[in-house]
Amino acid sequence: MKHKIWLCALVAIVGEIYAPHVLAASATVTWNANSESDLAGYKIYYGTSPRTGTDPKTCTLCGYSNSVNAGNVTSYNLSSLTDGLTYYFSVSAYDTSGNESSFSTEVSKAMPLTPDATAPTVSITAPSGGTVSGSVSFNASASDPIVSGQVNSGLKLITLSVDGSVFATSSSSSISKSLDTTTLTNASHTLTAVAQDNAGNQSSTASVTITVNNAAAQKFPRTVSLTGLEGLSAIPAGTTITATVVSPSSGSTLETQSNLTASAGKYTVTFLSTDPQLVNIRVKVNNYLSQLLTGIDTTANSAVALSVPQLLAGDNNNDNVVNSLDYSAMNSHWLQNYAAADINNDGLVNSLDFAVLKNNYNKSGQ
Ligand SMILES: [Ca+2]
Ligand SMILES: [Ca+2]
Ligand SMILES: [Ca+2]
Repeated sequence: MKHKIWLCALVAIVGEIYAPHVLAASATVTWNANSESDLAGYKIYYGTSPRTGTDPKTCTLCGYSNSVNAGNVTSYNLSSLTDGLTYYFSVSAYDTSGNESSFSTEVSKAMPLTPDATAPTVSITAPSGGTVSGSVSFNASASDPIVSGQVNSGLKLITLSVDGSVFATSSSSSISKSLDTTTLTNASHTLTAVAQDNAGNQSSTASVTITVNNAAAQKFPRTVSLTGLEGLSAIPAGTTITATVVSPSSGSTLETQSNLTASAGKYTVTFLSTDPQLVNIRVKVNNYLSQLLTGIDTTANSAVALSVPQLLAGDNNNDNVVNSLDYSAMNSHWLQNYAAADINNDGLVNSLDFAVLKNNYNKSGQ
């Protein structure tokens, strides 16, 4: 039984193999050479479970999943191994007659995991789109999938956006926020959700389009009350006031109302259904600098009058600034009965009027 003796000797020689050098999903197995004269080569057996026997002649793969004929070498690289799994390796020798030894000792090595390169999954669970009004729930959920061979960095953040602007964030796997659609215009708006994992991978949902259709809030007229007109002891009956309703965000004029019905210096301003909730109102009287009332709530049903501070005199040409042009108008009618320059309304343009103009020189209306 010559071959049987040879094989027994071989076990001792091949009995030490070195730990594999791991290169990502490959491993190089190195072993001690056999010195038998009729040595022909080596076989490597490997798999992700430890072997269940000691002699491939009796148990073939012996619990391994693969074997490879390495030829007559003492080092061999195995590729196509799976990241993150632990592999077990044994080596056998065979001679020129095809006789195979039993296994060397077994070694094992864990293949490292690759970094998390997989973006989280994210979806908007509500609303589903379509026409909405009032408050709606804006919900999304996300998860960072576990991918074989990759580190799972985990979910970091869900970000909800409305028309591209961040609406809410959460570090949980789900988020539910109430969206007040009355803060949006009656138009189409885009909802998106973005999920980011701890490795920096991120993904976005397909956007959800909602069409906001809220009934316009009811508008209520407001009374503005003039405190006084500079230089006059009382506001003359029939004084014309011009109220200009202005958008606070754009500064554009929304409407202008003149000759408002006066009642002892009180005037009623009305609003359009299309006006925003908050507006500014510019109050102007001929020959006086204007005053601006800001942040007026057009939906407030209030009996409280909006008080307008005393309007400053001297703007004789009504360009809303007191300067040399106003003085020229005064000077050309000096000691005459000229209403536009007769600030104190005593029937004569004189030094009393000039004193007021001088005091307001270079002032502007709001
Ligand atoms: Ca990930
Ligand atoms: Ca002027
Ligand atoms: Ca006067």
